[in-house]
Amino acid sequence: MTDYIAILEAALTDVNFRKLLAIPNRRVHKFVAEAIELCKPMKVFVCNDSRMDTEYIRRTAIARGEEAPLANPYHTVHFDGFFDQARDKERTLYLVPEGESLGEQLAQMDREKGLKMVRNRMDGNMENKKMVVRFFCLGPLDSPFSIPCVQITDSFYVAHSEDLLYRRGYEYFRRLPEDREIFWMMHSSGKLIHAVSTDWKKRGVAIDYKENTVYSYNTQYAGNTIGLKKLALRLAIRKANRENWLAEHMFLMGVKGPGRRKTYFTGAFPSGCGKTSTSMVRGTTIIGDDLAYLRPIDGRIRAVNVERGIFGIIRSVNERDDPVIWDVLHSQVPAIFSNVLITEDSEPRWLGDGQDPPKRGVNHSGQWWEGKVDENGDEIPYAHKNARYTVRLPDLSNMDDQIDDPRGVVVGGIIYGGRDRDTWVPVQESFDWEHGVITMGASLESETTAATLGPSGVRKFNPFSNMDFVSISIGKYIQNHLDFGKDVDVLPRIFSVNYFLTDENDEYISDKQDKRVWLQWMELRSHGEIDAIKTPTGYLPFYEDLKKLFHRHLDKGFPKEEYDNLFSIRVPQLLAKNERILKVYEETIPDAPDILFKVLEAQHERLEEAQEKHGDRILPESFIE
Ligand code: SPV
Ligand code: MN
Repeated sequence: MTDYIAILEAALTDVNFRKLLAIPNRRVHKFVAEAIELCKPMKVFVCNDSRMDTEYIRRTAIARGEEAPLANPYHTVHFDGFFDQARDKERTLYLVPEGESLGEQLAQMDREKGLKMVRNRMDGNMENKKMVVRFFCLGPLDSPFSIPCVQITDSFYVAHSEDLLYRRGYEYFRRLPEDREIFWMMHSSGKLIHAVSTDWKKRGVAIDYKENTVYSYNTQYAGNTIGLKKLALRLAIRKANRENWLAEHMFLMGVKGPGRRKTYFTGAFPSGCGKTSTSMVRGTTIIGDDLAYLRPIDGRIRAVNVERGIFGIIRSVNERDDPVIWDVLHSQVPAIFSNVLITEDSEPRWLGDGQDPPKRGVNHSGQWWEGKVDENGDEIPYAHKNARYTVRLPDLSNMDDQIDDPRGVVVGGIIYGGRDRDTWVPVQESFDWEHGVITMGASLESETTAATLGPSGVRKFNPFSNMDFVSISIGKYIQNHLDFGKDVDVLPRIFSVNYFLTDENDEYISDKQDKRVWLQWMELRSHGEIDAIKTPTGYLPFYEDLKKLFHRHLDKGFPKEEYDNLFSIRVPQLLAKNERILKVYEETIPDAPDILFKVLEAQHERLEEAQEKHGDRILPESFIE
């Protein structure tokens, strides 16, 4: 039997050895020892979450050039390599044991072969580098939602980012029962030149769900490397599948209703489609902007934020539309900027920041000047479209006070939305749980964005906005959503929203601020306090109600023509969408539940009937009985 303690004793200094051994869990010792044997680091640093240790991580990220200080002493900037600017879906693979399959929609490879590839890629990857070992808790501590998580990385940027984004867990690990389920993350940036991963052609993320372990190598971009974010989400979806709860790509926010009422909503939108901006709408409170765990507790659905910070898209963040984030990014609180442009005065600049574009600076391509082109002759924008900021939620003025409630908050409504130019109306409510799960969650389509590598603007099937992270067969995943509704007495209502509807000239027809009204309408609907029009696709708002809400919450008029333009039902587009979705399920998802086809076909018939009666574009009032 391998003597893991002896390996640790030989590789760690006394101080680090003692810090590690203060956690009695033998699987922790084994994981760290095996990582040392594989990656062969020069040194190992165990972080015990003390001020000294976390400050050491931040300072070392700067000392090694993984981050650079900015004019604001609380700020740093990090650059990922030119070709390492987003999640790499193609090279993110599930390692599937022999005889298993996750279905043709998910990228996977044979587990044994995959593990060999991982060993090959990570062997000696930390020679001349220091390995960091950190402990965290996904979800609030000591709660039914908590999942303990170990992160090994040779990137001080990753270790520093996680400090802002997650709940520290060293003390939690010290009291953890020996057999408690743990998620294990091992990352190496690989060979670095100017502090940037150079072997990006050999990068990858390998998810060994059999052992609850994820490996990530030769990459730095947070979406590929921050184990607790999307890497752990894939493991959490499998755990949730075994235990009858849901792990979702969702924000979690509080919407204030009449009087002192607050109603919590979760919302699943694909990356870059408005999750963060929705959870920051004026007059609301935020619990989380990206990841939520949902469990049935005492007859209700309750949810928590997995994280405690935001890794948000900075493009278009400006003083007028995003005052809360703007303030945080201009205060004396920690923030890491990534892939923005840095001026001569060490100030960060990003696309759509509301100022005159800079003429020169430093960005992810190195020195940048106006007109600089890449190797294909394409102009390099001054900052990357997927440039980001990393901040802590407690630094936001709108953080909800229930963020750390170990029981989570009661979910009053669930919202699905995507980048959809021509089908869904700005807001509608499903007929019931099943109808919402199937025609909204399971039917979600969205255009790709800069958050993933590859072309943007391509319409893709993205059920529950979780397609990039689902780690079980899609049919089973949908069935779990359907069944989840059976375990609770009071179900949240399900809504869809669409901020990206366009007119015949391809111009967006709703304003960024309008989402405030849609949220208020959903809040009232979730308490049954406002009527709605029953249409073939769901319940739509009455014009008069929206007009009042626009006046009350945005202090602006809402002409009837605008309502007609936004809420008229686009029948041919909806029929075409329904056909696309049916085709995907028929052709590529053999275990799609039967009820899915029934519900989609019934919707198709309702739309065709309405088309015969009222034509291609139907005003909601045509359905008032
Ligand atoms: C997303 O792309 O959905 C994000 C950022 O939230 S990350 O997954 O970390 O790349
Ligand atoms: Mn996300």
